[in-house]
Amino acid sequence: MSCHILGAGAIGLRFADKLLQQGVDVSLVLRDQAQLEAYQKVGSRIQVFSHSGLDEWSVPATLPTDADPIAQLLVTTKAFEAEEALTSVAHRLTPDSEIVLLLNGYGVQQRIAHSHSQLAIWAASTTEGANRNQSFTTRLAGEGLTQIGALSDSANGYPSGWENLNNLNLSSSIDEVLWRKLAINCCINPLTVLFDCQNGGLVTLPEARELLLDVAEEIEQVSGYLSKPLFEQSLAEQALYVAQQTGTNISSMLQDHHAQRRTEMGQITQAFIDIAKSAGLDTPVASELQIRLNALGVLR
Ligand code: KPL
Repeated sequence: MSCHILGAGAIGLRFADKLLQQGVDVSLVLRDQAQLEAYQKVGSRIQVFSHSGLDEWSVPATLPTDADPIAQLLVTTKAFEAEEALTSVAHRLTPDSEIVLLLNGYGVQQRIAHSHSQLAIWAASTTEGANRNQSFTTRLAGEGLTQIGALSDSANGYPSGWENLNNLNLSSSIDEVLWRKLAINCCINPLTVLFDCQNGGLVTLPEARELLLDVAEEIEQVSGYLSKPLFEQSLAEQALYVAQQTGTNISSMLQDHHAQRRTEMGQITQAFIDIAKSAGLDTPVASELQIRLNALGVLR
């Protein structure tokens, strides 16, 4: 089996490593000529550091404009780049191509599944922690669990070659998994930007913790109305637990904001607000949060 990976960030490289360990032929699809040249400069190899040492692999790379067909595509771009990235390789997909979307946020996955309904499409959500310290190098922050599930009728079981991946579970309700992840990200990511703190700051800073509780309560209410199940304990408890467990992490949104990059605000908080709105529900807490982040110049 061969897998092309679109999105050579920390998680993309982490999954390249996992797939290579299972004997899958992995190729990167790099954004443009400049990124390809940067990759060639580091010897066309990826490095993954973990507690058990360094995995180093020579991995071929192509550009989206190349012609060779793609049997399996793993998309690990930022959520707001995914649709365009997929379009850029559309001419390389065949009716048998498999697509795995490992993206943050909620809504993009379903839109892609809708517009490519003839293909086998899966969505995945992971709690793996990985940080990119240089291009094409990633450092594992912790082992996590990945859940994967079908988004289209022709996606049966696992994608080819994924059956034996470590810490991977097949979910029969991936939509619920994605919604739960959205709920957690809505409670944590924008608040870390607002208070400019590590995830753990949301547990220890009284003002941040109070806002987290308000956001969580609003999401609980909307989820209840939409009949979208959350967790056994309250969302506030679960979000505080995740913030504590990942206490020294800088959330992905805060990393993007610090680097003055576009953030996933639109696919996280705005996605939540839009879904609630389309059901006729107001979201005063999330909307106010959005206004405060806009005022800070957070890009989305
Ligand atoms: O998913 C995350 C992110 O940073 O995007 C959390 C759960 C907040 C961990 O940092």
